[in-house]
Amino acid sequence: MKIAIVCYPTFGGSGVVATELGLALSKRGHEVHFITYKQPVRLEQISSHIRFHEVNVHEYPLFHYQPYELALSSKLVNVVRHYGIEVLHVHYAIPHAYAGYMAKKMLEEYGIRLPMVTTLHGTDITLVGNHPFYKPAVSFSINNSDFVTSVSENLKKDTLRFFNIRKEIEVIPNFIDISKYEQIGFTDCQRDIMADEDEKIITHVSNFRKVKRIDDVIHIFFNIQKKIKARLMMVGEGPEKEAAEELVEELNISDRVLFLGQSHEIDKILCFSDLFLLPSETESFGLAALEAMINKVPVISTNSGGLPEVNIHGVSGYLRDVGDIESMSKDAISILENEEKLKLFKKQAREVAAKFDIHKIVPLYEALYEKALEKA
Ligand code: GMT
Repeated sequence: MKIAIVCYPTFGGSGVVATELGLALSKRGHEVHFITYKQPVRLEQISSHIRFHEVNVHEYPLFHYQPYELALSSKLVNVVRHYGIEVLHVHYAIPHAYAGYMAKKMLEEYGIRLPMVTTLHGTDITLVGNHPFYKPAVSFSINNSDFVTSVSENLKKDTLRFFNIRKEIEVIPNFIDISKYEQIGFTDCQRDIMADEDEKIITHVSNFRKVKRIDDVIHIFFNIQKKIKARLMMVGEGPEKEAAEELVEELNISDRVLFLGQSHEIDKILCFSDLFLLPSETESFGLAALEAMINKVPVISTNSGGLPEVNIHGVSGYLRDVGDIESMSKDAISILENEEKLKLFKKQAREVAAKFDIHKIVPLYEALYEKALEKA
């Protein structure tokens, strides 16, 4: 099939899911065209089955806001016509589903019927999409997609709760390529350059937005390091980073906390981590937790959103109510202070993550594309 994927080219979340899906589809013989404003971060492999089309927005002094949706929908029309794209898959409703719908309509003028699959990722529904500024446009574009998927049962429930949706929503969870992690020497795991042998390594990876509750990450670590010799790796960039650095100084733990910035080597960092902290206000899925678990890192998270579908309480880690720093700290310490327990949780984390193997998930998307093609 010839598939166009529209996504954000970002370091985490929906951008990573879309890119990994596209790469997997290309390995299965499909021709995949990525359409976005910058080359997606994980799109490093060169292949004759992959193309990247950059959306450029023309700057003009009249525009207070540059019309990205217009540029994206025009680009879609051009790429679809030029390359004979058969299916469009948009990741993240805003504004991709909206621009996709406009492209569909424009293409009808050329006698082309382009089926569109929309995947909802979380913040497009829970944080941004249900704001009155966007809500009518988001409902409209979901209802006018040919097929709609969500990355967790919880996100499906939220979508039906927040919007008046007439479309069936199929849950297709996020995934991980297990075979990559089984290759010998996949990561060159140099734990000794990060910490002493008797120190535990705690990690947090995110976009440092308010929803991630970065303060909670630091307070949990503060409690841990009172009992256990440990270091905290803070990976990522975002609006809350500066406040986090200040808090670390205030708590006088600067020598224990490392802010690593955005990294292309998440697996290398996770391979020497002992515990992962994700105390988010909400997560539709929590891809960062899954990436930790496949690297045998147990997860201490909240029980909000789709997290309980990924992190299993008492098996791959522990889950607590949002803001319950005390319980999360106790859980973390209980795993870290007992080598046998840590070993067991590491093993179990990997086993739980294995349920989300890409080889089980990609055929679900392929089946959906087939259905979409039949409908076209
Ligand atoms: O984590 C983020 O805030 C980024 C965001 C995104 O839209 O890229 O992530 C969302 O989509 C991911 C991929 O499906 C999910 O794993 C994240 O849980 C979800 N984030 C939230 O719901 C806050």
